Order: sequence, then structure tokens, then C-alpha cells
Amino acid sequence: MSDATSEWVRKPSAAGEGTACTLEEYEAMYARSLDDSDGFWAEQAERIDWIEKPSNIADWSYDPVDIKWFADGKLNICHNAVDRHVEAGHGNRTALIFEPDDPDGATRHITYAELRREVSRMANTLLKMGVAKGDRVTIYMPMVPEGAYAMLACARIGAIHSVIFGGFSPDAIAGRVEDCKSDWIVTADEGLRGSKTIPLKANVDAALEKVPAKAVLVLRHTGGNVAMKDGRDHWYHELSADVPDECPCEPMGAEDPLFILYTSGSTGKPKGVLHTTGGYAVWTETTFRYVFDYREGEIYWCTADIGWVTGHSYIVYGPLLNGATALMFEGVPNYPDHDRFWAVCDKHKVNIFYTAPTAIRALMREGDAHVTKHDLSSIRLLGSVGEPINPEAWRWYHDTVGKGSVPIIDTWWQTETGGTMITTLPGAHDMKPGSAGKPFFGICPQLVDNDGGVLEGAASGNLCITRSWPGQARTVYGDHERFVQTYFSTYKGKYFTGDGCRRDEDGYYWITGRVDDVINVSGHRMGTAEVESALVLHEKVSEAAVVGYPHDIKGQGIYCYVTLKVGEEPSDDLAAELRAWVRKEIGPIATPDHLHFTPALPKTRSGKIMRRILRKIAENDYGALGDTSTLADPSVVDALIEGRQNR
Ligand code: 6R9
Repeated sequence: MSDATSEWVRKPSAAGEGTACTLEEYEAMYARSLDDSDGFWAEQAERIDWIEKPSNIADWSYDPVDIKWFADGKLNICHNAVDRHVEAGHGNRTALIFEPDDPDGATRHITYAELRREVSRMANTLLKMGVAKGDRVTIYMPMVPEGAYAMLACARIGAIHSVIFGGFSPDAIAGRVEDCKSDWIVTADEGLRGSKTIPLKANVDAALEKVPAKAVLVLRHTGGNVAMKDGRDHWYHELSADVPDECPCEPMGAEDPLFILYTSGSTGKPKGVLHTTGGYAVWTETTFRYVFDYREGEIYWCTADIGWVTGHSYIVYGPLLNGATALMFEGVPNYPDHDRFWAVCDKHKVNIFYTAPTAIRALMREGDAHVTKHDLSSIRLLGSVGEPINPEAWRWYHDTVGKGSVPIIDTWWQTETGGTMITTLPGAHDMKPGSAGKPFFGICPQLVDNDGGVLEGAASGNLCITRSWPGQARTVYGDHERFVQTYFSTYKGKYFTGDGCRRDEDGYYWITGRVDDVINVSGHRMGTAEVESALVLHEKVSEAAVVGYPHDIKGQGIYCYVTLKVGEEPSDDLAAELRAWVRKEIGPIATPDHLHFTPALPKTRSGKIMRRILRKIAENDYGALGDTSTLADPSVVDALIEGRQNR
């Protein structure tokens, strides 16, 4: 392999109109964001409408962990994302474009004035249902504008939204509803993805057999038949029929909670990552502005789902805070054909396109003709997010989609970071395929070795961040100790990201992937422990160990080693049953790629499963099994290699 470090791709020379900053500006602003952090962020915060302007800018500590930004400020983020633009005379500007799953279905254009009415109507409907400030509202919606309305409506009245991705199962919904004690659910009859219907309401019904909720608000979307429970379930169009389309914005403290978003970690059940109002507003506004270099009138499309943080920050809040026009797409990249993304870019003359490496790899495999048959000349910026992008996919994205002349931003960030942390800026930096690039304003990355020793210069290590930034998660909902343990105890006084990373001699960062027991499947974060817990819940399973392995399209695939209870026999039927079981317990995104029945797992004499060995076998890499002498029974390894599934 060539030394990718030396492979530069120069940015196009004309930065053009907009917010684009040059390399000199980036360097000056980055330096100031560290040397005069309060001054820098107070200035960025001026683009937000504050009810009470903050004077206390940064107020945080990593030991003990207590993070506050703009603490004495008051604002409403929905006002800033919606009303502010109408009041500034931009009511006729398009806020959202909706492209349905069916290419022949009705496209919708929603102006900022309409958005204000729709969000207000939704907010009044929530109030009518009984939702109060501080309540947790679960949103389980398809990718339709009403999903964004629901989020913004919560923000408008000071309720805390908890969006759950539509691909999660009833059990996963129940766990999340229970964890944040959410009495209220917003959902739709069904979702549509690639012409398949997703039974959203039925999934909610199944979840609510396990946990209680006071009311369910149901959007009629497909018109499919769903059961409605008297006294609990309400059709949105009925309940909202007589509510006004004006609703005041609740003044919120900057540190009042805005949303909870569940994400996977290396242990136990998913964590409810909590973001607050003021810092998140400033962070998503600023990152969107500089990273996407957004220019008035442009069409911006992020292909994520609002169920993930990328959808929160870069479909809803970031773009709308900037008064941008954001496209929402309900469908999938390969329906009705593998050209759908490019057809949509052409149809809506998309200027900025932001997607995930897994989609790029899948579409690359289908051949260039799907791309070249569409006019993509409107695209002037391409983005990537969610997992490391391999240089081959980067090249294809750059050369075939971007015709070799469009800059790519590879944005590294996490649910916990609220917005982009490491990326090149399109007007400032040359690119290196596979490298995320440079830290955003205010971000201090640090690489440490396994003992916490700080690594300087060109080095590889564990990626930490040493200073807080406005968009940082404040806690794990209801469990601050878990927040401290997960992120601030491995390397005391630092935020530990869980990612491995290399910094090259030019100061560019190359994320190498998770160093904990989290795997990244098609850009979806998953704890191997979650899949293991699901498997051992099955009556025939005694023990399970789950690892990731490199997968051409998905980035990582899910490889499960399973030992059965005495008397149970492995069979293809049982393997299929266990796959279906995991889908039911977690959701389709967690479907195992390989199920490997084994009479025993490799363990140390003290009983620890040697995952390193399991990873190597799943990767088909037996030359590097390393030291197996500490195994209680080394012969297990030969049997595992013999029975390997990923040939
Ligand atoms: C935004 C988002 C976070 C994890 C993160 C890392 C991986 C995200 C990446 C990337 C390499 C990038 N990740 N962006 N790795 N390059 N540009 O995806 O949040 O779902 O919480 O996942 O995703 O491993 O730690 P989230």
C-alpha cells in the first residue's frame, strides 16, 4: 500500500461567496478559539437570538465532570430555527423539501412561514394532549417533515425529545421509553422504505404492552390500517383540527435539556446521551455554517435519518438555524434503482450532498453509469460521515460523483459531541483521501497511549479531547456516574472518544475506528454486548461472543459465536431462528451476518473470553493469533478455525 499520508488532493482554488474561510482565516480563528475561547464563542453566539444574552460563556470542568456553556443565557432554539427567519422577512424561503420513497409520489416544499405554522400546530397539539415543559416525548417517525415538526414542537414548548430510529424493534422502544420515563409518543401509521412498509404504530403498540404511556399521537402517512386504543391513541389530523397555528416559544435556560438520544456503548444497555439548549444551538449553527460553507439559496441534502445524531444536527437544527433549505428523503439509495440518490440530486439541483461511506461503497459497486446518466453539475460540496472512508471509496466519490472538481469534507464526530469535531473546511484545507483532517474551532484533540501517556507529533493512539466545546453532551440521562465512568475515567481529566487515531506529520487526523467493544455497521453504532445479551436471552443459548469483522459494504459485519445449552443441537434452522431473534430484540440493523456454533469459547484460565482471538478468526487472519498459551484449552482455537463462517 502506498503511503496515503503523502497523497494530497488540492482544494479547488475559488472559495467563492459565502462563509468560506481561507486557510489564513482558519488558522487565525482556530488560534483565537483556544487563546480567547470566551471571546470567540461569545462572538459566534451573536448569530443566535437570545432572550437574555449570556455573560457567562464557558463554565466547565472534566474533574469533577460538570459542563456548562452560556449558562446564564435564555433562548428558544425553535424560535431561532424557525420564527427568526420569518421575522427577518424570509418567510417565503423554502425550509424543507420532502422527497418521498416513491419517485412518482408528491414532492413537498415547506417554506419557513409554513414551517412556523406547522410546528406551532404540532406544539399546540402536544400541549392539548397534556405534554408539559421538561416532559420526555418519544418520537418514532418515518423520514417525513412531520418528524422534524415534532422535534421542533418539543423544543418550542420546552419538552425533551427522544427520537428513536424507525428501524428499532418494539423491545428497543420499550427500553428507551422506560429509561427516560417518557409518557408521550409521537409516531405514524407506517413508514415507507424502498416500497416496503415499516409497521411503526404496531411496533409502538407492542412496546406499550411492556411499558406504560399516557398518550400516542399518530400521523396518518401511508393510510395503512392500524389499531387505535381508545383514550390513549389520537390521530394527529383529528386532535390538531381545532388548535391554533400560533404558539409562543417557551423561554429556556441555556442549560435546560433539549433532547436525549440513545446510543450504544461497550457495556450494557444504550445510554441516553443528553444535550442542552444554548451550547447545542451555537455549536450546530457554527459548525453547519463553516463546515458546509452554506450560501443563501442553496439546496442541502443530508441522507441520514432523524433517528440518528446526524439527522438531529445536520438535517434539522444546523441547517434551519442557518436559514438553509434542507432536503428530507424518506427512501433508500437503491429504490427503485441504484441511481436514486443521483436522480434526487438532479431533480432538486442539490448543491451540498452529505452521506455515509457505506452508501458510497454500495453505490460504487453498481457501476458509474448510474451516476453519469444524471446531471450532477449543481453539486459543489460532498460530505462523508459515520465511519472511516476508505481511500478507494473517497476516490470514486471525488472523481465520479464530484467529477474531480468538488471538495469532500470527511466529518468526524459522535452523538456525544453534538456536531463536527474534525474535518477539513472546504475553502481552507487541501484534502487527503481517508483523513478527516483538522480540528474545528475550539477543539483540542490529543492522542494518548494505553497508559495515558501523551503522544506528540506524528503518532497513533487513543483519541481524547482535552477541552470542552459548546455542543458537548452534558450527561447520560438519569445516570451522571455512567457518563463520568464512560468518557472521563479511562484518562482522567480528558474526554475519551473510544476511537483510535493517527496524526500525520502535517497535523491531519486519521480515525482508525473504535478501540472499545463498539462496532460500526453501515454507519450504525452498536455495542457487541447488546447483541450478546440478545442472543443469551434465547432459551437454547448458553453463551455468546460477538465481534466485528471487515465487510466490503457495511464497513463492519456482525460475527456471532454461540454455544448452546447441553442437549441442544446446532442446525441451519436454529441459526435462522437466532438471526430472527436478534432482529426482534434489537432491530434489523443488528441482524448477524455470521452465526458460528461452537462447543466452547476460547477463555483464559480465569474465565475471560479472549476476544482478540475471536476477532482474528472472524477476520480470517490466523497467522496473527498471537499468544494462545494462556488459554485454558488451546485446542478450542483449532476447532474454531475449522468451523469458521467467513471464508
Ligand atoms: C456522527 C456519528 C460515532 C462513531 C465515532 C467513529 C465513527 C463517525 C466518522 C467516524 C471515521 C468519520 N465515525 N464519523 N469515523 N471518520 N468521519 O456518526 O455519530 O453514530 O455516535 O457514531 O462513528 O467511530 O466514534 P455516532
